[in-house]
Amino acid sequence: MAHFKDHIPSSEITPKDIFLNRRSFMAAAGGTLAAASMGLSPKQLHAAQIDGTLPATRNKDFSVDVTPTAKNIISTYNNYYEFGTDKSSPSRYAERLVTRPWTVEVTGEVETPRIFDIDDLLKLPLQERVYRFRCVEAWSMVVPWIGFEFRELAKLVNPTSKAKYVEFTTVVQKENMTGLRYPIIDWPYKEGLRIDEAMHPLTLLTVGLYGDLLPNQNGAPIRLIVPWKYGFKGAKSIVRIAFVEKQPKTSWVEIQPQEYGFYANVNPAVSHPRWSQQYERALPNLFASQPTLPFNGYADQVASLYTGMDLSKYY
Ligand SMILES: Nc1nc2c(c(=O)[nH]1)N[C@H]1C(S)=C(S)[C@@H](COP(=O)(O)O)O[C@H]1N2
Ligand SMILES: [Mo]
Repeated sequence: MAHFKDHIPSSEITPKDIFLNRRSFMAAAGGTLAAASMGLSPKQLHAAQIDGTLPATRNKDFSVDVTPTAKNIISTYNNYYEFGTDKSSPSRYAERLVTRPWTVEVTGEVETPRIFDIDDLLKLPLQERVYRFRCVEAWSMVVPWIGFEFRELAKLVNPTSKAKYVEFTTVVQKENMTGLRYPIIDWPYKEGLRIDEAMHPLTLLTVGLYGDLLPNQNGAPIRLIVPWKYGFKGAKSIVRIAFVEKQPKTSWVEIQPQEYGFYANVNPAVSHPRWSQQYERALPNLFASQPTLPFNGYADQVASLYTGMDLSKYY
């Protein structure tokens, strides 16, 4: 398999990107300033990743100016049903998830299907983005994710004109995932996006948070983040990405189509059948006192994707 250094000119990983994360920089470049002016080689970048840090600069244009939720909350209040349905189960049991070796198959309606090693994906241009995150259960957080735009990955496989949707399939590790014995979901957990949603610059394939690799319970080694949609669209621990012609079947729509739609755009005007979506509980608050915004506050960037659609029908 060809490696990313064949595709990504090292000039795209700028010294500035790396320099600002001093800890990673020192680890990777051994403290020599000369290396900074040349950018890090993929090998040096890899060295930085091994000590658990990721060299990523905050992209202010794509970040909200809000203090992120504390890391210990982001990493202990989780939904990851493969490890149990309690919010505390994923952080207790997900250390059993095996995240290396790990490959992501990118296939379907593409000219050049490929199987990527996760450590090669980590060489794509990583950035930190502080996004709002809103679960359909009406709790929310603000998370400093680290990742790369989905469209950067798409460029490497050349989707054909038949690619109308993207399907994300997540990992099944029978021996390691204690929640799989419950048939809540027809495992593996699957999600999907329309192609224009996937290619939107806000759509992030996420590999880290708070300057480190993703904790297992948050979907290591790679998960999807679509900030204007309910959290369940953010498939964790992805192993396969397929460009497809027809709208894919997705886990929550399969379980309860009356309650969870394929689009799942955050919409305070459309209630869940069992609760209102008008307010959210911004963790660690105890009360849902924060008004929920249309498209989770990203309406200016994404509302045009849905022009002419009845959003109470396509929820
Ligand atoms: N594989 C997998 N991905 C998943 C889920 C899951 O159960 N399994 N839960 C989803 C839901 S409902 C939410 S709200 C988010 C939670 O992400 P977090 O734990 O990082 O906050 O992950 C989503 N991705
Ligand atoms: Mo959720």
